[in-house]
Amino acid sequence: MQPEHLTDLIEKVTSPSDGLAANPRVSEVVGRIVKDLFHTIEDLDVTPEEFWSAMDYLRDVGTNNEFGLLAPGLGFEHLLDLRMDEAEHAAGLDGATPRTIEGPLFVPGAPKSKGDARLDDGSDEGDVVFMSGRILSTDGTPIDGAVVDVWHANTRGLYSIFDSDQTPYNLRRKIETGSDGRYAFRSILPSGYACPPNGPTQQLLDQLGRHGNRPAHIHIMVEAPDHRTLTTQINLDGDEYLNDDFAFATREELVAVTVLHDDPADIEARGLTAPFYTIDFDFNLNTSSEAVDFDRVDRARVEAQMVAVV
Ligand code: MBD
Ligand code: FE
Repeated sequence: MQPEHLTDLIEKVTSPSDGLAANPRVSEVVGRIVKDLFHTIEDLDVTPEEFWSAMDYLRDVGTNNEFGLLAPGLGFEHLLDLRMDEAEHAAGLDGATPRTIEGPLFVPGAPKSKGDARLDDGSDEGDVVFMSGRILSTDGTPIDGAVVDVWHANTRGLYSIFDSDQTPYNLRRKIETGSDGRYAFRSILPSGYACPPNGPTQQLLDQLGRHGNRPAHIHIMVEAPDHRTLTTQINLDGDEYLNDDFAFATREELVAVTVLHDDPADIEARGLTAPFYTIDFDFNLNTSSEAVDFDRVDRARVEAQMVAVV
């Protein structure tokens, strides 16, 4: 194609009609995306059939509510993390536990308790885990009144609210720290997540020759007075997907060691009948700062009532 034809058309797409005004930011971003896609179509000789199948694909992603899954699968959510890391580093905000992606399965409004909680409703026969640690400032001071929001999958890799076989808010809790900064909970060890095998995200991953698995992980979002909110996850050591996460969320500092306790005396002391695991993990938060203009990412989140829980 003659280059002027391409440039002319790109120009027209974001030229406001007579008497109308554009949103400058939308105009700039959309103009750039359209331009890049025009060039992709031209340079790679994309056929009309390929173009329309891409449109149908996007429709399917919407219909299946998988944009929140496609975004991490294509690396966008990790890219946003890297950009926030960079902005914080440039502002001198270092020393906190690294962030990593929230993912699409957080649900606000989990039950809250002080100090410790039990996350599982007892219906899953998974290995019992006791996880505990402290919420600290970057200088090591314990944070009083930090709220730790924890959520994770069951032994089938599924999350309550999205999985109608679980009770609402199973494996989801908020735990508030006291002056010692400690949080603790009892739960079951999660299994890794896999993308729905017949969904559009996995369909594209198949075309890229990629799997859609995540290592076993536990999500954490910590909010605390005078501190920056931390959204992160811990990955369980030894998982086959530990360094092969389809969502690119593993970070070396976030790998947690699970310690097996199989001494009968320890088992009895916990009131259990089978071996259990412990995880000890502290989280450090940066103090609030005017030097960056973002904190917790503002994004649409699922409301528990919006998802049919049968
Ligand atoms: C998950 O459990 C998850 O954490 C992410 C990021 C994507 C899909 C499922
Ligand atoms: Fe997850």
